Amino acid sequence: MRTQVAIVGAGPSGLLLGQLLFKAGVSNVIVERQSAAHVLSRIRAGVLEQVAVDLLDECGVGARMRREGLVHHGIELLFKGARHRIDMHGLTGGKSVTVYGQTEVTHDLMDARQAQGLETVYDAGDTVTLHDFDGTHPKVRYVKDGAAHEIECDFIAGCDGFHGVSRASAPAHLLKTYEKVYPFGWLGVLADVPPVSPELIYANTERGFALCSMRSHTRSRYYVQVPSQDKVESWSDDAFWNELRTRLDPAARERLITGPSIEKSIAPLRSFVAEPMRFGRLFLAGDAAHIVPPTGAKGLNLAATDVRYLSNALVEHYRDRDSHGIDHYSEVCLRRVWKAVRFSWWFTSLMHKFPETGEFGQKVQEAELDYLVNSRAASTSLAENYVGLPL
Ligand code: RFL
Ligand code: PHB
Repeated sequence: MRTQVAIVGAGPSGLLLGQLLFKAGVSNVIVERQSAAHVLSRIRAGVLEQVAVDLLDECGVGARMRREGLVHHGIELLFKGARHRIDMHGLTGGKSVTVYGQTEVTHDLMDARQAQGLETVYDAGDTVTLHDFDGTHPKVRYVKDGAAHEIECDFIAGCDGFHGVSRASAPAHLLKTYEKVYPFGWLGVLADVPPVSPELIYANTERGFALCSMRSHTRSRYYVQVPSQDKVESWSDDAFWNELRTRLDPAARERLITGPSIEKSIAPLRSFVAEPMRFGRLFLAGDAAHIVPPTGAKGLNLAATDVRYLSNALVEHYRDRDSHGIDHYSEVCLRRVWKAVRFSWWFTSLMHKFPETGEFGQKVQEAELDYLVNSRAASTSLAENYVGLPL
């Protein structure tokens, strides 16, 4: 098989890239380890920045998001038992975020890809290998149903997430990684109950962080900080709801409606960056190149902006025979990536309980939060990072 761009991974990065390239007339094939149903079963991000919303519109898959997505103009910070609203819209000159689940984004992109008859190879398992990307004729090989296949291409896009094969295929001596692992994770529950509040609540409490989010007016997504060693099996639904309740303010506690979980999982928290993001004709995009803790809701949005830069670069290459975008892809992405890494690390540090810092750490966090909600300058800094820095 021959294509212009072989894409490894059918998560949001790979699917979005495939769609943008297709719109620009650049042929592409996606190879995915899992089944489509498995990809859709992963409950992840919920908050889209305006750049991600615009990208989905631009590639013609924004209709359902426009209908069903919830536009949010603010978030609430809860500390010392009281909630304080950050008016993101007012502080950023009219910007907002859209609450629309990653599962729905993926669904819309998969539907569009299928309707357009574009090739996606699912269920390739761990057989995918990358070859010759240091030259001009890269190849992606995989085994499906016992038969070996090869895709000849001009470029490979590594969109295969943190545990994928693409970053692992980069020459070790050219790759530098930066990592911070946090000593806790997020236990998340999805349930068909109305959200406790119309906007997201980020809570700093003496028992640890909590987040009240949602997917719709009838479906909620809640998280509580748990130690890294905790196992999801040891958390019953009742135990989860009780823990969440203790981390809310009295009014929210009163309003909280609980119900059976549809999904329950623990996500570890990590900051990670791989540099560079290009090795010859292999590009890394999204979680394959970087991970941020979910506190700032930046992971999916960073994936979307990498893909924006990458599709522009590839289209310039084919249309204008201009390699500027390709040559500067890594540098341009990493500038934005490190700002999101910085913001997500800061917001994580401010909102979570760090066992080693004790009561002193808690007091310092509360003082910073007090400053943050009462200083227009500090609130504006939070708001402009949360809605997303300009491209
Ligand atoms: P993905 O989604 O991991 O997709 C990669 C795909 O590649 C496949 N793959 C392979 N395919 C072929 N061969 C191989 N060897 C392969 N190895 C892997 C995988 O099966 C998969 O289908 O990466 P991508 O596309 O870069 O997308 C990144 C986002 O998924 C991620 O950044 C976000 O989910 C992070 N995130 C959030 N981001 C936000 O912007 N806003 C949020 O509100 C938000 N909340 C979250 C989050 C992540 C979370 N978890 C579980 C880590 C909340 C949570 C709890
Ligand atoms: C979510 O709804 O899953 C979500 C929202 C905001 C975050 C992280 C996750 O910061």
